[in-house]
Amino acid sequence: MKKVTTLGQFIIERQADFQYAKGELSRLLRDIGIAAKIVNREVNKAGLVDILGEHGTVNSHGEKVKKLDVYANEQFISALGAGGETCAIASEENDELVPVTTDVSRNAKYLVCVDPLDGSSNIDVNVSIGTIFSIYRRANLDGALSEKDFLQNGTAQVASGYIIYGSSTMLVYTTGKGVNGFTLDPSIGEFCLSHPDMKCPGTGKIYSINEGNYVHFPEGVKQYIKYCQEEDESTKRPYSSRYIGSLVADFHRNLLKGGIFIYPSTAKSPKGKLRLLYECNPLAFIIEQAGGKASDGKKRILDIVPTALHQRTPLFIGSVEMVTKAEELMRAYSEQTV
Ligand code: P6P
Repeated sequence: MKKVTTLGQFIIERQADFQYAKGELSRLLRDIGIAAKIVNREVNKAGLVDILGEHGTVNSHGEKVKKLDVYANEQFISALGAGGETCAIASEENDELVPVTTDVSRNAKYLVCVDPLDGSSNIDVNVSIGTIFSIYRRANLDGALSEKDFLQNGTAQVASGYIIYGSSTMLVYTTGKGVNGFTLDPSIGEFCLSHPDMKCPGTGKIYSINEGNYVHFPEGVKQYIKYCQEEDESTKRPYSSRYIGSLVADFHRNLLKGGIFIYPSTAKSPKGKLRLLYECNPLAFIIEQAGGKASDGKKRILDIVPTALHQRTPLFIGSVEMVTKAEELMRAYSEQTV
């Protein structure tokens, strides 16, 4: 019988990698895994909501049906609070930071940034969606907790990862010692190691960008799209355009197959659309650990000094050779206006 390594077993086996106290990360990732299983259960029946009742109404069991992203947010906040390792949460769903005030969390040292259900608008059309998380340790354990505790560079992340609720549900994470992927086995209710030591191919044939915004793209992005579409056998161009409007799904495919995802500045989002703390930083940590690259078109994402919980940034992320090429064109055409 093939050896099955559950997420819990793997974390314990790899505790030596963790630079802080042994049990802390295990419990933190366990808490995230628990919330992910609960959210997965609800996401999987989302299509039935119309039968069980519209969002915001009462279903056939008399339970109030919540919008799934609100539900997911509540599950992650509740699981992290019950776990006792988290002192505060920055969530896409909450304007302000969410202090964790449960008794068990009195001495907690960790901060969690989370996008509880990214791409939730895709649920109604059965497209894969995801949760993205990023874990920091409080730099200053004295003094009152404040937003400033969260404004650490991405290089200070203790761990980061995502859950993709797709044809199967996977949890992918890093603690700075490589990237490992776990697939949920519903028959035993465990995330099992399925993708050990994940690596992003140095190059690829997929580019992911919403070309509907083309007219507002920086000239360097327009030139990169043109480069992707040119015929050139030696570099296997033209590449294929793949964009499903769900960041975790587009990222996960490009991580496995090689490719580049770009969400640049646009007229509607002059600083980009995606959020630094709970979308770009965690995925940048993952991609670098898998041998890929992530920048805002010019600067390494992990080196950006955050100034606000929900700040946005342009994002160029994926295979190192593809991101480097896009950055070259951004530099070459940086003076040209849109
Ligand atoms: P657009 C979903 O709303 C999301 O935040 C990401 O998951 C996705 O990559 C992006 O926005 C899609 O944005 O403007 O192309 O629809």
